[in-house]
Amino acid sequence: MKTFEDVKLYCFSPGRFLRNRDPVQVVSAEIKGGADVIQFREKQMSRRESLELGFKLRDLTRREGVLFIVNDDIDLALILDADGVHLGQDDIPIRFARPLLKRKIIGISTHTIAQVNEAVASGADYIGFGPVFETDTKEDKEDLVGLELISMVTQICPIPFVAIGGIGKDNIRSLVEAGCCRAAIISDIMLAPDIEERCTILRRILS
Ligand code: TZP
Ligand code: MG
Repeated sequence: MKTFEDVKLYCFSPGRFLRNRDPVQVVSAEIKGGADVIQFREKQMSRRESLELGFKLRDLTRREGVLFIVNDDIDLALILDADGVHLGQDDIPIRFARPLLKRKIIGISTHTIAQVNEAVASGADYIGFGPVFETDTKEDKEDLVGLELISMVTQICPIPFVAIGGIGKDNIRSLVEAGCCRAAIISDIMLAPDIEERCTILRRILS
């Protein structure tokens, strides 16, 4: 099993990008292409539906030695025995989540340097930082952080950080040039004609 230090390519369950595909097949293609993490992010599903798919993806990721992180939902992360949870700025604060999650991974989304510092101080295991580029994937929009702030976080952040937002094959090199070799990517992968091939391309650039 990987630790978060090993992570380069951070992928997601398909969510609203599923179309007529099998979500297990989609995630399997991401893993074949080199995904280091799968985040379970199914905002449109009931919790009952989430349980059913979540168990399947937990089994798959465990077999393949890929980290499995649940978005937002601490209960679901515990029930599925996920490797961790990913929290937003409006979710349960880490000081309340930590006693429940114990040694599991806790990641948190951040959008400013102040939030990065606060996340580190509160004991996050990793942070997401973004949105780096324009994206239509996220419903509640934050200001773009841009590549200069990415470079700054590279300098100041003592825990792993994953860049997120609008990253894809046409701009991922600029992220690496800014000093960041960890990327969380949804639409560029989900909309690619061949998910495995796209992940392979992205993963190679991050390595
Ligand atoms: N948080 C900040 S931007 C974003 C999230 C979940 C969406 C990332 O999706 P995409 O399609 O890779 O821009
Ligand atoms: Mg969230």
